[in-house]
Amino acid sequence: TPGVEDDRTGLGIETLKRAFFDNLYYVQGKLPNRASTVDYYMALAYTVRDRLLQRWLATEDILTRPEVRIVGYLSAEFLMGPHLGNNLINLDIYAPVKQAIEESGLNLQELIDIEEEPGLGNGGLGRLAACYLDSLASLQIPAIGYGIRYEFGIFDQEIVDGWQVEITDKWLKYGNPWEVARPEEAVEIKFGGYTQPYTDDQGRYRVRWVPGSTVMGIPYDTPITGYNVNTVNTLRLWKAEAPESFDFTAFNQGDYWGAVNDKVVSETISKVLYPNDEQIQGKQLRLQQQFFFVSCSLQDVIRRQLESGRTLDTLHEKFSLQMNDTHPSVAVAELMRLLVDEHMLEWDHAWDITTRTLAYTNHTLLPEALEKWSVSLFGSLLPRHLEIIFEINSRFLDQVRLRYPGDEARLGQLSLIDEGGDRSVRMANLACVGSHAINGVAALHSELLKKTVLHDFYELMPEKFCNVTNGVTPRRWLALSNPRLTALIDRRIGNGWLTHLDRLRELESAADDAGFRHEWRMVKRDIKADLADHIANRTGISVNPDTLFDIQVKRIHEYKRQHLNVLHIVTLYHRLKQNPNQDMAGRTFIFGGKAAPGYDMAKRIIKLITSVGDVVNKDPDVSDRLRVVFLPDYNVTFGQRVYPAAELSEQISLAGLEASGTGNMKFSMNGALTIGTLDGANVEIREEVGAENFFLFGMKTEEVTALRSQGYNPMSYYHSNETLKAVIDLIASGHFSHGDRELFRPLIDNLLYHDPYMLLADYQSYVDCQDQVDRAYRDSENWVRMSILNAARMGKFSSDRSIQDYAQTIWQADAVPIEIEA
Ligand code: DL6
Repeated sequence: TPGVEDDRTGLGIETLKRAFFDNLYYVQGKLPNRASTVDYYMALAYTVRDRLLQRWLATEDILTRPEVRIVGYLSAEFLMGPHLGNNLINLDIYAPVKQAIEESGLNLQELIDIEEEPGLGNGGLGRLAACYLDSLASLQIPAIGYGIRYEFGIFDQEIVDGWQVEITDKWLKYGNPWEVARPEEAVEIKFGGYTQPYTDDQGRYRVRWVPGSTVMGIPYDTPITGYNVNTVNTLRLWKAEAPESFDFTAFNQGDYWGAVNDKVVSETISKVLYPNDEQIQGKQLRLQQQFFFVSCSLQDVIRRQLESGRTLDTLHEKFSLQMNDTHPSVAVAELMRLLVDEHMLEWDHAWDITTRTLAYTNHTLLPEALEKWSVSLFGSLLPRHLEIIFEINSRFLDQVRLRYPGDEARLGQLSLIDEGGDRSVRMANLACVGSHAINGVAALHSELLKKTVLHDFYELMPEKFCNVTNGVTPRRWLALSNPRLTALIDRRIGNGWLTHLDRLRELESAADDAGFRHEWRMVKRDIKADLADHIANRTGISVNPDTLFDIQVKRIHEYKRQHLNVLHIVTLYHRLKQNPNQDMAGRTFIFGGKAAPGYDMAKRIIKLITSVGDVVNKDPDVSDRLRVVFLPDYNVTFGQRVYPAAELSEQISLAGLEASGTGNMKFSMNGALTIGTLDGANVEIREEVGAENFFLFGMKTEEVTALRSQGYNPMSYYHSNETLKAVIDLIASGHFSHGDRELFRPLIDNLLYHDPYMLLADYQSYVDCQDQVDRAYRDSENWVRMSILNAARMGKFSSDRSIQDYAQTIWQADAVPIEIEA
């Protein structure tokens, strides 16, 4: 009741308003007449945070109970996206807060939109970690996400003269209302130095590490609210600091720069996220980052274990630690070091605990993405860990020898050390040996892992291998980003489906209801009109919301084949130029995505898209039917705007290369149809939605392998396909580059002479399939029907299902409902 409600917890409109202005005044230090939108956003963020604190502290409290099992999700990236809107949804306070803000003369959406998103990830892997935290909390599974509090996240992308330009991301510039620093739980992290053998007081051989330098890891905690439950888990991100931020000895000797040097060097470790999603080789700072957050997190885990009254003998009973790719895999060696060197456990016992605690998820089959560290770099930074890895390897290879006597080749493949050239540590091998479970992220990917990159491990230890198909959270990707569709679904099947996404199947019958189809179409039409406005504001390009919105948003990468999409656009352009009366549905092609700053080919693909757009959009012969837009700075916020407006989702990687994909799921959930290859989770999406509601094209994985082994010759496709030749020649002629024939030569030559991702082999099948899409779109009633069925059959791809799979098969983790006093 208003009047007696607590200003920190109450949800009455008057209470919310009072709390909001109170936070503006006392926390933000502003009077309303001097406050900016950012100030209002901050005041609202604090108001919302106040309302989750009781649950957060209650959740934190139960972690100390010895019997409560905790999942630790170790990830170098968490691509969380903005918090405010998501917390309003998960706390189920969107409506009262909206009313309170509106009655205060402000606009809630404007406050939501002003939040700088924490872009602490590159793409798929980091965003998956964020979806998983949402589901863990929503399923009431006690969990902690462990990562790095990068001061600068993924760069902001601007497009200048058609090229990508990278701008430093300053997400912390106005402060971060969602995090709470916990300096009292800081830990020390050591690097370098040397090791010393010694004999302990019981006469046992021991090793001590005498480090060369130390940095502090300071935890910053962010609450992760579950949807409509009391659980509020924690994302704990570590910031690196110097142990002494000021060296008085140096200062007193007049060395003013030296006095702060340590601080600068130490803080570099958590300064910036490496902006490459697939390949980072040999960068010392990257290895420092990995070890830094892993060691911080493991020390934190051990402290919690001991504080709960347990000994380290049962660490694996209280904690399950998931390694998100190999980035945290130094955890195998660090956990061994902590147990053996610092807590004096015997090696075999420590090894048993380590392998029962850790599990490994692989996210890529690209050979260049498999992490390796040169033995010399590794040894100079982590001398004790290198020794431990050698010891693990020696014991492991002895077992391999027993199993495969005399098989030196196999031994060489399985070894944790690559002995070829500059010797290196193979992190995937370390992760496999040190884990009790190894999983891929979609059924096809998990099968390919067993057949290819991890084949020898699979033969040796098949019981460790399993699959957990990725999923995405419907709270962010439907409820928050698509409130209109959510409301329409609610009206039809009631609520409750956001936590039981299989219930969307109840929409299937609605696909045959003309009235419902009309409503569905109108919702999509409105959202497309909003996106069209946004495109016009952002790029100056006007697009027609009554054309087919054909969208490809993801990292720019040759294997994802954005340039195949461009070949199709140029094919349509060529057709229309030849025959201006060609009958076809109007299409708007929308692209978004960042290229790794050092990846020239990817940056040239962006330039190709923008250049084709410049010509096509201005050509009066075609521009009523074709538009091409590259929307800059694709990130989570942008995704929330774009998925709901999509009608066609482009998932066109070469079969066998996309581990899973998660954008494909977000699109279908929002009623887009997919044009795609049999790759990653596309395979399972097609199974769920039905082959008749999915546009399939291209070679299958086995066909790709066969073609490659028989000797792939892209030039033969060019010579035998007249249209393909005309399209490539048009690009090469300078038609899209003001006559410059050199600009796209690296791309064209690569396609004609190498084409590692086999665009030319899949070209005709893709174009034929796109023609099928065109015909299908013109039967608009049936298109809407297929759109509804796509959304209705997406239950499997809720991250709740993925987390349930992990919880049952790998973590053995249960829900622990949180009780709070009313
Ligand atoms: O598993 C999440 C996501 C997959 O859906 C993508 O298919 C895959 O490319 C992506 N991998 C990365 C690269 N990082 N590494 N290693 O983001 O993971």
